[in-house]
Amino acid sequence: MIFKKHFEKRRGIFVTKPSLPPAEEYMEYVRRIFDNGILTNMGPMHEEFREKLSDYLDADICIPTCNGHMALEMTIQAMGLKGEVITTPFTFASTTHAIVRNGCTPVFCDIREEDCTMDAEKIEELITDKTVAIVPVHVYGLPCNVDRIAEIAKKHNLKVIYDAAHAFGVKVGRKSISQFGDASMISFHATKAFQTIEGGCTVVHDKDLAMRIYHLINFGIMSEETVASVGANAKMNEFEAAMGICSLNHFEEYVASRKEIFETYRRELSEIPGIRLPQPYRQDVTMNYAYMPLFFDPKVLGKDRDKIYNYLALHKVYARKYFYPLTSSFECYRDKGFSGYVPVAEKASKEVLTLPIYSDLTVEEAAHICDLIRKCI
Ligand code: T4K
Repeated sequence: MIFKKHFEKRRGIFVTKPSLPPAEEYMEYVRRIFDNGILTNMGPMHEEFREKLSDYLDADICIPTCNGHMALEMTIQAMGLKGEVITTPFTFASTTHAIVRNGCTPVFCDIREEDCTMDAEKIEELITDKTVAIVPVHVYGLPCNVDRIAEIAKKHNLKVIYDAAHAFGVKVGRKSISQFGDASMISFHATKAFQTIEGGCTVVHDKDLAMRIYHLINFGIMSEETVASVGANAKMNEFEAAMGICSLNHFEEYVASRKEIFETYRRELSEIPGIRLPQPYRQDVTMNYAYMPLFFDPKVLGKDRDKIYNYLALHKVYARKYFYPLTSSFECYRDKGFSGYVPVAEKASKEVLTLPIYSDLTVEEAAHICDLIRKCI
């Protein structure tokens, strides 16, 4: 078979499940799309979503895209970056791929054990005369040390593009996560805390950069007779934008449900010796509870993470190892000579398990998962 059957294991509790608005609410918008016959290419639904999204994210300029990955790739392309890009290997394939697909060289920086974000204190030792940018990740929606990264970027004249794929709705103090760096990419994939089926956006603060991205996501077309850049097709369609409008209407409810699940796990598991929950680097972070990462120390528990993963799967609970392996160990990057000494990230990727968390998961189901983990260890 050419294509793997992706969702064979239908029964059970999966790491996530999309938060869906009421079907009737979505159908109202779908009816409007049917009525006006515009399905894509920045139609009225796209524009309504873009405005509401910009408001919600308190974003200067927000450009919706077909997914988070293309938003990141197009943003790097629009900045015309060529050279070394300091980034983290503790992430999804997309972050590193977006750098490499733009012809840049990733230089892997280690992470902080406490929150798995890029260790800002290790950035400067990686800067060379070829360094052009930093691409940190607000992994699990936990913010990077944005102030320190801004300071380093300013000192060395580097661009900062945040992979904020997980961080929709997150705030640092009173500031929306999208306000940091030169740009931030957010994913709206079905598995995210905020979803538009597939989708994403890039948030930027500079009008010229925004225009370049806006053209790049539509083949570089400026007008009917002018194609000014080698773009791609990364537009968000009307059905996705409609889902985005509906999802925005319910996002606060979704976060409240996720918080209840998060607190259940925290109460039941975080005091167990050998189990560690990552902490945001400062107190005043508004979280979105997008993921439920826990770290299992095999030296204390006498059992490694994989034993717990397999035990849960045996009981039809499908946790995930986000993020194992590190992107720096991917087969496609073997023999490429990308550099990086990342012992903290290596340890984290061997110990992490992200447990099921989504707005429809019940507290009873989360408690059942905690029981299974306690039994296993
Ligand atoms: N940067 C970072 C740091 C990211 O994490 C991601 C994406 C990106 C960039 C790129 O953003 P996008 O281009 O995707 O917008 C999933 C997601 O596909 C991916 O978006 C996400 N990160 C990554 C962390 O997770 P997989 O390969 O684990 O997905 P999959 O298909 O195994 O789904 C996980 C579980 O979710 C399934 O076991 C069942 C459930 N599920 C999934 C889908 C698609 C559903 O219940 N319904 C669904 O429709 O990557």
